[in-house]
Amino acid sequence: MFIDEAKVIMKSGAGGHGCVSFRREKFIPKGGPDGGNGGKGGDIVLLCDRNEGDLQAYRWQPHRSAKNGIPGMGRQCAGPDGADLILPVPPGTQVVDEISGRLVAELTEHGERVILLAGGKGGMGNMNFKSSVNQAPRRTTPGYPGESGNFRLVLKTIADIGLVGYPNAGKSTLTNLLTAARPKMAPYPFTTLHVNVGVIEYPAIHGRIFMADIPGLIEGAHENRGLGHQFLRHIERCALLVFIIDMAGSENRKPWDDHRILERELRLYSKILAGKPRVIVANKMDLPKAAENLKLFKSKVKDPVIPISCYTQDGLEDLKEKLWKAVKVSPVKAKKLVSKKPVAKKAKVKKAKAKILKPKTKKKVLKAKKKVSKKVSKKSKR
Ligand SMILES: Nc1nc2c(ncn2[C@@H]2O[C@H](COP(=O)(O)OP(=O)(O)OP(=O)(O)O)[C@@H](O)[C@H]2O)c(=O)[nH]1
Ligand SMILES: [Mg+2]
Repeated sequence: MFIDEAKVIMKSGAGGHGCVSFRREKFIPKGGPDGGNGGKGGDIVLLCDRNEGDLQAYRWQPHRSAKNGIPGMGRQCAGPDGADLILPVPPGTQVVDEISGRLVAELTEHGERVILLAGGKGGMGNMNFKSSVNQAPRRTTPGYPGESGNFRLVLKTIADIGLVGYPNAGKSTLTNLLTAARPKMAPYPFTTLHVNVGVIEYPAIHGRIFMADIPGLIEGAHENRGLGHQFLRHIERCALLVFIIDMAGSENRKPWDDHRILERELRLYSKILAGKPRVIVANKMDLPKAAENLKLFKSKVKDPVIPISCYTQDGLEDLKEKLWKAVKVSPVKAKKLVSKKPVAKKAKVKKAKAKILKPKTKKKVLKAKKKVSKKVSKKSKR
């Protein structure tokens, strides 16, 4: 089972207490204080590890705590520090505080380490408090308690390309053909139940692109129909979305309706996804109605379309090249959600100002003229 969300309760180690001890040795009377310091508590450390696939380990074992520091000892011996607890998480893991909902940490690169909860400091032994006026102190300080917290670990897969499409559109078939990943493919909807990330290799140019295959989307996914929106978070970080459309309409749906509904579902999920650059891939071009539908589709949808057939493997090389270009060479521009022209605004304001000013100034001039004519007429009467 693929688990991309887990609640965890974590606690770092407490510091060891300081020790009260006096040196007792033959022929050394009044040896003085020699109580050592307590050791530091262990930290809770998150380590980003690309060998981790999901967060399953945390679902089954949500309580994690680091070791406490050992108290100080006599003969000026400090207690050993508690061991840190190092927790490996897959790249793309976010840590959210359960209570405040704040994003606490995000691990994206292999080897990245984050100290989530720091261990408590160790206390001081009585050897630290000796002075000329207090040569036999019994004073120590206790170790500091460790930190604790309830967190939610959320995995958002990191890939360059995210495949979006209706169930049975051929997303997993394409992933199987282009990458070494082997997601299950079958002629029934919702074959894929979790995210599969594959790598498209470009040996000639020593390049690679990560592609994420997610479960199919259907109309009403925002109302939790089908597998809902829950897997869309895995393509939130992708540089490019690839819409796989069944151009043959083999399930008695129209390809342009599929496209419209997919766009709508992405819009309803988030603005980030709605604005992401995208490429449309017309699949199943080997089937009879596909060519006819493609013509109609192109007349209805303005975005560029790449026709392929996973069955005959036609167009796959072309698609691979175009994906490389779109992701690495000249990234496709993000969609504009709001098309407002700021220049037009300025012009409007100027016009409006002019409208307001003109009648006022005209009126003023007319009033002034009237006053002058009245004065002149009064003088002439006198
Ligand atoms: N004729 C034809 N069939 C195809 C083509 N591509 C995929 N299929 C078939 O379509 C069916 C569904 O393919 P999948 O790859 O499982 O579809 P999916 O989009 O991953 O589906 P979900 O995982 O359910 O979302 C399989 O039986 C494939 O053999 C194609 O180009 N031509
Ligand atoms: Mg699939």
